[in-house]
Amino acid sequence: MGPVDIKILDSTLREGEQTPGVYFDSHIKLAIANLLDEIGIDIIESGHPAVTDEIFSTVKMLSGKGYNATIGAHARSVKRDIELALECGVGFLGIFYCVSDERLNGVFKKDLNSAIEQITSSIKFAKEQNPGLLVRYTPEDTVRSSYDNVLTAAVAAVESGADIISIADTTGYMVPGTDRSMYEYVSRLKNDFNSRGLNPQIAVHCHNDRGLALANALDAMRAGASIIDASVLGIGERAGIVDLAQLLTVLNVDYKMERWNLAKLPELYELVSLHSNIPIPVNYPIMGGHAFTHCAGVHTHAAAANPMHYESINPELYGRERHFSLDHMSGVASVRYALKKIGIDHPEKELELDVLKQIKSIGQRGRIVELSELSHIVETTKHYKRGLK
Ligand code: HCA
Ligand code: CU
Repeated sequence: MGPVDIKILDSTLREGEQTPGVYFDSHIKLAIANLLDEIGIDIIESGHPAVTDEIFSTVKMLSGKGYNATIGAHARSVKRDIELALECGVGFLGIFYCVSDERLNGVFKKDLNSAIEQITSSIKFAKEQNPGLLVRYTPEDTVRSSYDNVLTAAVAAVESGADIISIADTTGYMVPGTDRSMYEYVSRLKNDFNSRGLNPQIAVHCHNDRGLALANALDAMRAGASIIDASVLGIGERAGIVDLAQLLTVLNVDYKMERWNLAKLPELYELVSLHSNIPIPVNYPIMGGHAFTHCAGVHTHAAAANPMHYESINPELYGRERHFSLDHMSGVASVRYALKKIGIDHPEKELELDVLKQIKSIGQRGRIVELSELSHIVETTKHYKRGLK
């Protein structure tokens, strides 16, 4: 089955705040949500209102903004959490509760039936208060829990009014192409729902402990999951979850789903990076400083003729530019490209070579030559040539 109408749930403000040391002030949450809405994110999971008064009032503020995005809240399967979320006026409520025997027996001292009773009465309560509310039920650590428990709880949740069942790979355990594949899991669950005449939307929440979050999310999508969770920079518990920019890129470039505005991503990433104190690694896909920078002479030579020789994604999608790194790996093509950028269009061959020599020698000392240095290098090179030592 091919992907249908995919919705993106961004959880930077909820899962992202479960990153050690990360907290976004209310006005920063507002700025982040504004950008997420401009990008066209479908659901913004904005926090867990029961955690603090400030989170409660921020979720409430965002719910009242009139965004195109649906504002969501997270809640444990307890009445008080749900009441607080409803008071905020959210359009989406995510209720989670584990169903694994080990957790139920060891932590909650409950059996499956009483857990299901708690889950279904929470869902019914939420739906009674607001019939238009989108309700998602997530069996926490879905994929490592007994499948029978998950199915029984999820069927009961849907019969009680849940619109969405989320499959959480809470520990980043799944591996595509093995007997722990999201494709198989989603296919099986969808089949089991269908055979009962039920058809909830399936969401996936993939953690990145093995670096496979995006691959697993795409695997789930291939089997018919229609809501995918992500966060800016993939931030979240431990190694985090699916990275938003990477997910949107694959959907746009490879699945031709072009309704999201990718050009806003750099501003969003800078904002989140700044306020989470998490620097963006230079080699990070899409948003890293070097994501569109070519280095080796062979590459720059070919890329100068046609960038697609060494790029499979166009930086202009994000309002970004490609760069040619000026260092020990540079060749004449990089120098010519860079000189053109600073307005020197048809340099003499000799100048090119002299400048290249200088760039290579700086590069060998472990430093990249910035474009802003180039005109000074040109001037000093000419100066030496004229013998004006
Ligand atoms: C957690 C919960 C969760 C929940 C996802 C959801 C997870 O912090 O452990 O409610 O859909 O990864 O299972 O983020
Ligand atoms: Cu999570």
